[in-house]
Amino acid sequence: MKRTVLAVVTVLATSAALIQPVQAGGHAKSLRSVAPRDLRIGTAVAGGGHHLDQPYPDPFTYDKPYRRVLAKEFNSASPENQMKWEFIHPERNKYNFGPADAIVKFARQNGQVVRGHTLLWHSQNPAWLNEGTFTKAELRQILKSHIFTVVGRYKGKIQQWDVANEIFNENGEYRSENIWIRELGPGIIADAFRWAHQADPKAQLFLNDYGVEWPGVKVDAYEALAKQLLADRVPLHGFASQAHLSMRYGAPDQLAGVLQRFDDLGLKTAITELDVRMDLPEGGAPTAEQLATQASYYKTTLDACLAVAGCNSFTIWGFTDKYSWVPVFFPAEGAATVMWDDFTKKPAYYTLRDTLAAARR
Ligand code: 9MR
Repeated sequence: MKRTVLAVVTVLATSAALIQPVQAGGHAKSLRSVAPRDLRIGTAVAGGGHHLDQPYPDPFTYDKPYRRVLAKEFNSASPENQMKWEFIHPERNKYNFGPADAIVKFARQNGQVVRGHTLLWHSQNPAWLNEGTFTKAELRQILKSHIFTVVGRYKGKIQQWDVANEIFNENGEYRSENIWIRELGPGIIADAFRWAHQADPKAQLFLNDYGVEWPGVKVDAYEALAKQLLADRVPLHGFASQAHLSMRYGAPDQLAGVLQRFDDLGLKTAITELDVRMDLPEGGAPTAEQLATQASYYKTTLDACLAVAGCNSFTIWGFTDKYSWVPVFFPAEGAATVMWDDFTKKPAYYTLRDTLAAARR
């Protein structure tokens, strides 16, 4: 990534660092404040999904310390669940915009862009859609109308949309669970991008998936699809790696190469859902060594983005363990985010901040 040299800022930042202790609470430097200017630093905004089964109220709307950290540290926000079909379109003729509106408003008030998530996915679709009986023409119209309604509502307020999410399985085949692709064929993907582009011509439109952090058939499938869409002049603008990492599987040391393949096609790239889970020792507290390894995975992922010219967005999937999806889905694992439950920072946080600051100079 081409980084501007800002000598004056660097001098000021350095002298400020000398007079401020690193853990100076409200005065400590934030991730967003030290990051290169052409790179957005984002987080998922907790609410909906697994949170609905937890013994706490909606994190985003109720937790004030959470909101303070969210505003301070990040300049990009991704609704974790609040723009997904089952949440925003719970009945065929009813939309539920309130929670998403609140996030978009908060983001604007705090100088943050928003990543819209998501429009065409196999998961978290409402029962009326999954269980309904529709002709192909009706189904196509349902998707088109949803995209025009949701993307249109936030026109001009969304930096990037995850238009198609997790469309390939581990063998690089279209997922049979995806209602749209199964019923309407893969051509519906191009339609979804075209409709989203018509509804908001300035939004950057992305393919987004996990399991694409290393080269392999899944990445090959995305590369082939991206080439085809571009050849067909479909408004595809980016490819994103979610980067849900586990310390069981090693650091993503080939990620820069993967992102570069899409950069070479003229696409933007992004990291959209980074977290690094680990097996928790008995008692639940990670060891210092585990935390150091976790920090190194976070850094490797950030370094990959920094190494690729068009990687313009780096998002972690929540910033506090308090609200992480990980222990709910992987009972033996956890501690996957960069802050503890009380928002104190782990080594991974400081590693990200140091790496961002070094890249800005
Ligand atoms: O973090 C989300 C969690 O609250 C939901 O319960 C879960 C349901 O599938 O989805 C989680 O977010 C997923 C994201 O939307 C797409 N990539 C994988 C994420 C983690 O499962």
